[in-house]
Amino acid sequence: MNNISRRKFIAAGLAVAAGASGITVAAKIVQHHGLIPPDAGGLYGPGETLTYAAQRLLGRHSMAREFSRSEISENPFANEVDQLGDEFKQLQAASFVDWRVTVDGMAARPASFSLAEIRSFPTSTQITMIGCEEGWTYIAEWTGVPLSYILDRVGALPQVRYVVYRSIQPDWWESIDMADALHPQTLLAHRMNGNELPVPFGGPVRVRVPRQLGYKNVKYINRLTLTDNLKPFGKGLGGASPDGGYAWYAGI
Ligand SMILES: Nc1nc2c(c(=O)[nH]1)N[C@H]1C(S)=C(S)[C@@H](COP(=O)(O)O)O[C@H]1N2
Ligand SMILES: [Mo]
Repeated sequence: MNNISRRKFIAAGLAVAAGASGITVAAKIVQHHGLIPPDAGGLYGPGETLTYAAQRLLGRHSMAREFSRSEISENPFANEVDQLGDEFKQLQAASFVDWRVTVDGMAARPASFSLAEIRSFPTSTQITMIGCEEGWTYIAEWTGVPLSYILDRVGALPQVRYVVYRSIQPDWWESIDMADALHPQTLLAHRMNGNELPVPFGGPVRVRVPRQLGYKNVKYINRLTLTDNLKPFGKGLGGASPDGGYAWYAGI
């Protein structure tokens, strides 16, 4: 069987198993094919595993919906963030000229990019919806560097399975697998609605991963780590939100 028909075959099997015999059988299929998210034992358990597996089987290039200009929200809602510390305030006072995004881990050419460099990289623009698990959403235009470009630039090694991304806010970090890291809509966003990304929305740089819920879209990004194993990070579940009981894979 070629790869595509194999995927279709597993996906069909999954649907049948989920429908006919409940998620236990589907979960076994998923386990057999190595489609288990790293926090599969967490709160969401088999349900989350199913969403993850189904989306992965349907292909990494399914796209989040894009909207037209006229659909951009007039009053986008910036979720409240914890007090930003002195280090952030000093950087902000100097218009973020000293802001850096360090890329380390499994890379042939680890790097530390200044904000000016980040802004000089090729960009992609999308009009997409961001949604918080607490219920609200808004639509905005985001512009940024595709994460795939950064991975290419630093020479991500073939063994890399996850990108861990961290904020200057130490309690905010998450990770995504390569299907999302290499996805064309996954950005290091530095512009919003035609302007520099405002601080309440995560400026100067945030991760925009429109196929996942709000909390995966971490603000104030200053470090990316390429890894094949999430165990050494935090409680080993792949992010601050999973450590706190939310799903690692927050696909929408
Ligand atoms: N650094 C940092 N990133 C963060 C948060 C935060 O408090 N700090 N909140 C998250 C949550 S829970 C959501 S829903 C979105 C909200 O994005 P918005 O402010 O653009 O609506 O940002 C996410 N990224
Ligand atoms: Mo959220």
